[in-house]
Amino acid sequence: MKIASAQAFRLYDFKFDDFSLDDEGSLKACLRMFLDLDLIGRFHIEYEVLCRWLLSVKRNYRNVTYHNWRHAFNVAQMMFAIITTTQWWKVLGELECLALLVACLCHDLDHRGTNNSFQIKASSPLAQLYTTSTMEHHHFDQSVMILNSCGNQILGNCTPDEYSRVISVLEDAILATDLAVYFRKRGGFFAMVKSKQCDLNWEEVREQVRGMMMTVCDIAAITKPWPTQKQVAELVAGEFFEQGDIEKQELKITPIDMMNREKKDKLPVMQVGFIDSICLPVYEVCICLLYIVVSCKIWA
Ligand code: 5BB
Ligand code: ZN
Repeated sequence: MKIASAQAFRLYDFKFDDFSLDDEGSLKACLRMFLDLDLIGRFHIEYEVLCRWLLSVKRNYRNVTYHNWRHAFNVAQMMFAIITTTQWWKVLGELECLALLVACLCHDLDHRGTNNSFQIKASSPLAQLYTTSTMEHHHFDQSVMILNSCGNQILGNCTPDEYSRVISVLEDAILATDLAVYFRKRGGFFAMVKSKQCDLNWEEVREQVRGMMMTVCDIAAITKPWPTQKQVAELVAGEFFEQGDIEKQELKITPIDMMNREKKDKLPVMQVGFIDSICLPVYEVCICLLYIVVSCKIWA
């Protein structure tokens, strides 16, 4: 099977959107990312196993409005664009690149279109299992379940040390996609980066950087040209409203404004708040970090 180049798929493009790709195209683009990062060669991944694993990951996303396979695929493309065009892959090394790419593709597995506070309010079985970062723990569980399924073991030829290290990086990366975690950790992280006291040889620092990269890729729709951004925001709003509908109909509670169709006029103001308070700060710190990496050249 012939897989088009990363260039042909526009995988290096920070303005990328998946609108013109069908599902097969999205899967082939994923294969291209694994090929070009040389993960298949380095970790002796069997090509057929990788194909089956990708199909399994895709199938374990539900047909929800926003948190579906396409979202995961877009997050992975942004990670690929960042680590290739900035040379970040040299800082991260092959193992962390593999873990991060897997994390992007798996980070919202089996999402039901409802958030953590919904799980608590509905006292869903998942909320009883995990009281904090409920969905994110579930996404990680699902990732490990697929990675260990017969015929899907892309880490099957890793050494035991490599395997446990990939799983550990994967867990931290997926749990970091809980925005509550980002809020809890960003104060310390931003201060560290801005004071340039940020030694990338330290594992604690690297973990924080990887977590921030996951956030950056997860919310990257906000960085896209307006037509793309607008379409994605409509999907996000659609999923929020669907949760609000369930809260009204089944839980008999009044949803927060963000999820309430009757308050849809408030959304633009909230979206601007989202950009100012959540998105802009993380992209600013990203630029700071890039300067540090380029100037200290720990990878040169
Ligand atoms: C984000 C954090 N959340 C816990 C409460 C709401 N906020 S928000 O006020 O910053 C906000 C974010 C409000 C409205 C929003 O969208 C309206 C269309 C958004 C927003 N979130 N807008 C976006 O374009 C995107 Br992308 C996102 C990220 C959506 C993923 C949120 C995942 C939460 C799952 C637990
Ligand atoms: Zn996500």
